[in-house]
Amino acid sequence: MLKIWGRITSINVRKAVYAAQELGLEFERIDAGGVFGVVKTPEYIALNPNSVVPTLVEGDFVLWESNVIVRYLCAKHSDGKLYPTDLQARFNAERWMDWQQTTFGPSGRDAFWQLIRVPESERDMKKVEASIASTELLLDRLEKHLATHPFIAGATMTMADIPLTCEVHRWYGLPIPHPSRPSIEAWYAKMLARPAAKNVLTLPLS
Ligand SMILES: N[C@@H](CCC(=O)N[C@@H](CS)C(=O)NCC(=O)O)C(=O)O
Repeated sequence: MLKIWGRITSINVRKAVYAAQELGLEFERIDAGGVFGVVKTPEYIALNPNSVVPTLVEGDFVLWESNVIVRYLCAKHSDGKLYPTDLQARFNAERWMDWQQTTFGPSGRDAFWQLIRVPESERDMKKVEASIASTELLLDRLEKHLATHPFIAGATMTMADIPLTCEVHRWYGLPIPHPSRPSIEAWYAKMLARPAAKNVLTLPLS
């Protein structure tokens, strides 16, 4: 059976699990990383030399990098739908996935880390403020995009919606003001309402 290594408290594991659930796949998720440890063991490093989660194991085939796992699962099980067949449509989705991984994720990380993982007495609020300021600009960009696109890569859901939904879930879970952005909120509500979100995006941040 398909195995996904990684604790569900990780945004990157949530992407893989959301994708597997969206595709209706049978899989086993094995806790690893954070308080569960495991990732520094020689056995795990043999699977994922980066010592991070998630890692996908399908028989002899091993894959790491969360967005690549999402791409692989969607290509294998939803070619032409979640993984667009048309090259331009596919790369339109691809660029938003990279935007999540290289732009939105790094921008929001400090606010998440300081407010959720660092004890209050040790927080660096300057980092939080900088993270909020940069992420607000990105959210404005996403809001503008979603005002004219029902889903991230167009009229229907694709693989690109998965990492972005997990990123927005992490952001909206932060105890900070969230200025109204109706298009993001409408899209996010659609993604949260999908059965695949259960036990992934229905969980609070920790
Ligand atoms: N680029 C990697 C990043 C993976 C990553 O940094 N995972 C974090 C959790 S979100 C991790 O494993 N941290 C160490 C740990 O949990 O022990 C991916 O997208 O899969």
